[in-house]
Amino acid sequence: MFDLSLLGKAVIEGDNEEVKALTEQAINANVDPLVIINEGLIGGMNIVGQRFKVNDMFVPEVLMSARAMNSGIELVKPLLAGGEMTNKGTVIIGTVKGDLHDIGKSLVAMMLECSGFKVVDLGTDVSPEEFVAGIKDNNGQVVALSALLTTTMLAMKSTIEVLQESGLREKVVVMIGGAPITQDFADQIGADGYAGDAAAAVELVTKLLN
Ligand code: B12
Repeated sequence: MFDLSLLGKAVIEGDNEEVKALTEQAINANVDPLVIINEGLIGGMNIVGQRFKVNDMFVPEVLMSARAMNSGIELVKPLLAGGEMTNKGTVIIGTVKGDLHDIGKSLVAMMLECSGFKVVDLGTDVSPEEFVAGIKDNNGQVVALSALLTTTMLAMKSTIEVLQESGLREKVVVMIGGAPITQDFADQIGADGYAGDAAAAVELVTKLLN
């Protein structure tokens, strides 16, 4: 039995090489790729988030952990994307204007991609106008907005307003997420749904499109 807590620990320590080695071991031990990601890699990153919050870890360490987590994810990704790749829908995803956090958004993007959606990732600090252009250029059916700051949550509202002004609101499903986001907030700003993590995001978008 592979001990996933070791992988989490290596993420917390920001030990790139150890994360790669342990991820390889987990893959060789036939651990489900999604379990490696959710319980091992993201599990570790969640603890990093909690420790950062109480000033027990600092920015450079957080970034090293994120880098280590990504190294592991890169190894697991090909296994997830290996299945048949039908396009279940096109999702335009990005972190809203003013916000540079991209770890959670990228995880959501990756999980959607691995579940058969086409994902266009616009990156971070994405203006409402860039979301509009992204939807038009790629014929997007879903817009996924991420925000990690209480201040940038408001940019989700303005993005939805600009979608409305552009006549696109009725044509796309809007889902939102990020640590400070709640279902209440989603209801308040007129989003179609909220999900608390990457796996729930896949369930949500599947439900919203059906
Ligand atoms: C890493 C981090 C950073 C890194 C970001 C690096 C990067 N490339 O992303 C750096 C160091 C750059 C950073 C900067 C800042 N940060 Co910061 N950061 C964090 C930290 C520790 C972890 C965030 C993270 O990656 N979590 C791990 C991922 C996996 O989780 P997640 O993002 O929540 O995503 C999951 C879900 O939320 C959901 N999800 C996310 N997006 C979406 C989208 C959709 C559509 C859906 C459905 C779901 C979904 O699924 C994801 C996967 O499960 C958090 C603390 C925390 N506990 O969240 C603070 C935190 C978010 N940061 C904070 C702050 C204040 C800042 C700064 C302002 C600090 C400063 N003074 O400079 C700057 C802001 C820069 C900017 N303009 O954006 C505060 C925000 C406080 C607030 N309430 O607004 C937090 C909460 C820390 C704290 N407690 O003080 N930060």
